[in-house]
Amino acid sequence: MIILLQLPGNPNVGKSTVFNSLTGLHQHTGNWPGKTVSNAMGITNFMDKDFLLVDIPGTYSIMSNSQEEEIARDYICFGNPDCTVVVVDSTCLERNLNLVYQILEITNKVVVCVNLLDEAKKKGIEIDLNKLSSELGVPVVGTIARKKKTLKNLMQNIYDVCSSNKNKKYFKIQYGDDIENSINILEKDVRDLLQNHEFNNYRWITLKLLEGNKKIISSIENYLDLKLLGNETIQNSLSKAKELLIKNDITSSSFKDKIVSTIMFHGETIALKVTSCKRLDYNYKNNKIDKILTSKLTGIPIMLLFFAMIFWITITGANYPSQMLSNSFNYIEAKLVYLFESFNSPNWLISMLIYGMYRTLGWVVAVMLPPMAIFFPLFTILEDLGYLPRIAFNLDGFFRKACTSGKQALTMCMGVTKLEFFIISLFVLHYLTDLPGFLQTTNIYYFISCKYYF
Ligand SMILES: Nc1nc2c(ncn2[C@@H]2O[C@H](COP(=O)(O)OP(=O)(O)OP(=O)(O)O)[C@@H](O)[C@H]2O)c(=O)[nH]1
Ligand SMILES: [Mg+2]
Repeated sequence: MIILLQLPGNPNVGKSTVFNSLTGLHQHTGNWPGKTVSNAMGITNFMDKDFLLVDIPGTYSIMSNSQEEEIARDYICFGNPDCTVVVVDSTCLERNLNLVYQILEITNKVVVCVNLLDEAKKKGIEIDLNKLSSELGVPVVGTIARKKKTLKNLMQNIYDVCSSNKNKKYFKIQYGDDIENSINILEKDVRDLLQNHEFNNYRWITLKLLEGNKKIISSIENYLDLKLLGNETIQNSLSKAKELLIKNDITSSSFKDKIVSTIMFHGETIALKVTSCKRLDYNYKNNKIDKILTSKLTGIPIMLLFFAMIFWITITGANYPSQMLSNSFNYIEAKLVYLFESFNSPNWLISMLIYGMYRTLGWVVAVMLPPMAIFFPLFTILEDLGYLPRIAFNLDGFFRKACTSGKQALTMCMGVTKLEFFIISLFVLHYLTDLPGFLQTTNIYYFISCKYYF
């Protein structure tokens, strides 16, 4: 039987790297958030058992309303895995614990994977993993996902959690008397409704009912095949519980705020307890560089300078290899024409195969390959330096005005090379239309290759 594992976590914490290291697959990884956009699946084997891993898009919370987070949320809440492996970034544990707590409230089969331990070490951050494990009540494993051998211990802990038959209690965060009293009113009826149901986390459903988020309630109803709002007993106790909340000055929006702030407070407290920072000078230096790269005064000019440099190197640097490739293709073309003529091939065949297909292919490769081969490695260097998220931050304000987010800037940067290709295409097409009739077939091939490229 195959064991189902999920890999949720904040964006850019190394989920796909863990996934790739374990499955041997090649999910897209990179040093900026939001790369994984759909669930990817892969199989790994450990101690003669097969594990099906699901790499989930990064999400900061499962309480928010954005569409991509809703998809991740539904998978985390209702994917019904044998174990949920929450990947967290050891360099900012406090922020990551927010999601860990939200997941611990839903499921009790959890392993926390504290990744990027090498980065934490560089920054002088030390995490007491045993202490964190006893605070959270679930196994906590430190990893460096790029080094496969560090994942063995992770797999061992996952194996143990999956093999255990113990019915562990769900993690309970205390939200204060005002909220807990309302939970008590509703919880009993939800528990009765869930009797004999496979999903037995009634406290979590009670919280979601009190929160009143219609989308999540309808997801619960659909995925768990339950009738919540249509159930009279639940409706009655829900009204009573809400009345009590209002008596305590808690509206539906302040209810969610209280839940979120309590979880964040827990995260902060535990992170402080288990983390120690030895190199304050590292963070000081880092913060200083960060300030220069992201401040209003210097951030944008530095970014423009970087872009200008990259595009200048790409465009001027590409000319030489382009010319060389073009000469080689021309040379081979002449030889091919000679070969075809020596076989007495008809003119239409030579036009179609050599002046049409071959020449187009040669142009596309000679024009496109060199800029790509220069641009992408340069972009990767910026990515590895961690500059891309700063670009996204700098441009977020502008992109928000166009109803999108700063992260879009990164895909747009890549699009610039496509724009360059489009402009070159226009020149090539303009030149081709001046050619005699039978050579116009080249246009068609060119159009087709452009279409595939875009
Ligand atoms: N130094 C170091 N880098 C790591 C480690 N794990 C992952 N990375 C790098 O961190 C970056 C992000 O990794 P991903 O696996 O793409 O992160 P993700 O969580 O899948 O990101 P999203 O899909 O955007 O949510 C990549 O550049 C990885 O090479 C690690 O343990 N140490
Ligand atoms: Mg990913």
